[in-house]
Amino acid sequence: LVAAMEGVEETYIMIKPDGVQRGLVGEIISRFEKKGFLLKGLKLFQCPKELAEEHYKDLKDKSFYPKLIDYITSGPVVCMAWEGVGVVASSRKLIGATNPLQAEPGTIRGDLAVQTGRNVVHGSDSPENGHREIDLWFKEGELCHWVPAQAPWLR
Ligand code: RTP
Repeated sequence: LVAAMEGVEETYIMIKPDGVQRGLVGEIISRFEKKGFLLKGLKLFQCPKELAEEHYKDLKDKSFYPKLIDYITSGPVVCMAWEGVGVVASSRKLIGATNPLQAEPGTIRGDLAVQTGRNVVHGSDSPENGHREIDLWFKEGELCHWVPAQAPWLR
């Protein structure tokens, strides 16, 4: 079973409202799919203020926090749970630096964004936060624990 393999983690990836508004949903999902990670949960969702505040509670003393809450709740987001070996750190690499102007070309933010406050995507920063955020954004019935029917040498 994939879930029993050593080093398998899960991460919460979210396409922020600017990514949805700009029509980047397919492009962004595609990068995680092509990398070879396993999609366990996916939904379009209008985030209530209370959930945004819980998700970003560690940032509540930052000057940009009120703007961040307004941004995340400004329109629908795409919530995703992805599974794989090393998926947490690898996803952060695929996403690129928080400031898109410092993100390397080839990363999602490096290719698709300009402003830190409009950086199109979120990814959990640790396996612990991956679990915490998937629990926060998904109900258990919304997740699929599945094994792809593919030749094992593909992953
Ligand atoms: P994320 O959680 O979205 O993956 O982002 P991150 O770890 O790369 O960055 P973090 O420091 O946790 O900040 C979370 C989000 O807050 C917004 N932000 N705005 N100076 C600013 O205006 C500022 N700094 C951060 C960004 O949307 C960032 O992704």
